[in-house]
Amino acid sequence: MARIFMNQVGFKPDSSKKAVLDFAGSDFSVKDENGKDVYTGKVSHFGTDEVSGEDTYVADFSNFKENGTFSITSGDAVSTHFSIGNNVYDKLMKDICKCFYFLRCGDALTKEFAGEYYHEPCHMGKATVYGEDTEPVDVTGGWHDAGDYGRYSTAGAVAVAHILYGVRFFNNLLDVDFNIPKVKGDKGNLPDILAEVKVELDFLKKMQRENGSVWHKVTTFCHAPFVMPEEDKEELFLFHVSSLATADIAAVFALAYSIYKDYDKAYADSLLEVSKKAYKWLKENPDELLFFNAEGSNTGQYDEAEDISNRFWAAASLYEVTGDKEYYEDIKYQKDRLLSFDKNATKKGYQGNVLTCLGWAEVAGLGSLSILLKNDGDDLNKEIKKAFTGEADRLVSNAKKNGFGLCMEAKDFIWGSNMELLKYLMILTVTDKKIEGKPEYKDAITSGLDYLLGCNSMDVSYVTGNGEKAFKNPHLRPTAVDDIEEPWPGLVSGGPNVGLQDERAKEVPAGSAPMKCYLDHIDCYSLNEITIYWNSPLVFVMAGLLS
Ligand code: G3I
Ligand code: 9MR
Ligand code: ZN
Repeated sequence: MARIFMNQVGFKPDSSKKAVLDFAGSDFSVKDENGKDVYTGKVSHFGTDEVSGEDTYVADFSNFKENGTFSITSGDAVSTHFSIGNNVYDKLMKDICKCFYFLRCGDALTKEFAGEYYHEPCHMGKATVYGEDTEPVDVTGGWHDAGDYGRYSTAGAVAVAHILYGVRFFNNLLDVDFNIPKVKGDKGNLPDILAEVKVELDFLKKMQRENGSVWHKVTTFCHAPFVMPEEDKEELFLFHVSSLATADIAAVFALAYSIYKDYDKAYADSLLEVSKKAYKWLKENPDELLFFNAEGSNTGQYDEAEDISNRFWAAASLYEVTGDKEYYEDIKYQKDRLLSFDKNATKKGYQGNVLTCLGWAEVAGLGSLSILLKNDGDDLNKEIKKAFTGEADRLVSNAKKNGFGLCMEAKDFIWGSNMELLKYLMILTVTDKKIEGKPEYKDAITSGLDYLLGCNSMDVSYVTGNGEKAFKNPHLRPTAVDDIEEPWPGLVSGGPNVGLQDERAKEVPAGSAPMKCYLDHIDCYSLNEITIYWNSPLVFVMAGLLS
């Protein structure tokens, strides 16, 4: 069947606009809601590529700037509807922010704010410190990580970081109102985004031990069956501390201080205290303390090959906030170690320039964002700018290699490939807005967002509730059992993954191109789960796009 793939949400009037055809059309029309042609053009043949496996034709209608709701036709093929206007992303932005509220742990979700997705308080019991004969600890609160009910310190810190760097770079996030319970600050209520992030910060605070170190995670011993969160009553365990978690908490709490100090001084001071206490522990414990699951436990491991990028981030974040030279020396020391670390010595490598990595494991790019914010104009600052422009140029050159204008390569289609994309869009956004603006960076961002919202050969929008053909069956426990037709809106799917690591994923036809290694099935945790840190980079990217 001839198909027209496109962003199913829409475009800002001045952005580039395209649809991608998987057949040899010649002319295309943009039709309004009454079926009237409002723009016509010729498609151009792009050819085949290894990412999509499609022989693609592109219908470019960037010159069409009218506001309204439209669809594209070519021959007998018809696209989904889409909109053009300055407010086309308002709903998406609210939905992706509100998503974190729906993932809250501890607190009940009330009908007032959660509508039909309300539920009772969950995971309220104290957690046993695994392998120790000490008192159980109250670590209630925060956000469920993903489709499972675990709460993991490094994953949480990185999700918070994407959002808070978004606030630092683009303060339009402070104006997004998404109907969550209000929280009082020094001068009135906190902006919603800060009220929501505070939920996770308050939880992460509880993950810090008396000596400053941070537990890597709190989960049941094995993943819960498919039940509502309040029905998951198994014992909770705090698994051992890691230098990874401790460094990430030192970093993100300093960042949080830099924002909350303008809204609630006493609270902000308590955040900086957590950060410095964690950093002190790191300095007193210079050897890495990595993380591996206890024998027999199968909850998320979030294992990393080294803690250097984490220590780099911690030093950079504390330097940005305090200006203290001690941290500056530490940044340079950790950077040199990081650049000389032999990534091939372990199986855990990274794609692209390590100083721009913004993931849950490689976090040096987050430290780089602090260095960019500080903007000292010194050699370090110049080196980071160069790393970002170099990476942005690499991404632009990738984007030219496929008909979708997608800045990814085949090797990026791993578990959570949509996060690989969103991290790339963060790099392009930072480079374009804060280092050197270029139309080709903007186009790569637009094409990346188009891909996420439906311009892909699966013909699916990877954000629930946004787009006519949005995915509907995330690997997400409440959705599996709540008897509600659709999941709540604003969830980002992990997306295509050539690894096909779950049983159901084996149904993907053998030899499928990377972009097609996807199924919208609830069983598919390796293709269609959701996580807080797959949503958070989209919050950053949208903030940049709307700034
Ligand atoms: O780093 C290597 C890279 O060097 C290599 O080229 C590439 C190709 O195989 O793989 C990269 O490793 C990937 C790794 O993530 C780091 O990105 C693995 O393939 C990939 O399988 C692994 O996936 C992780 C998955 O857990 C399995 O460990 C996901 O990123 C991570 O998001 C996911 O996290 C789970 C939690 O454990 C539990 N909660 C749900 C959550 C989402 O599914
Ligand atoms: O639901 C779990 C998901 O969050 C994880 O990403 C995934 C991999 O660790 O595991 C899922 O849980 C499965 C468990 O590992 C094995 N039994 C089936 C569970 C649900 O499909
Ligand atoms: Zn819970």
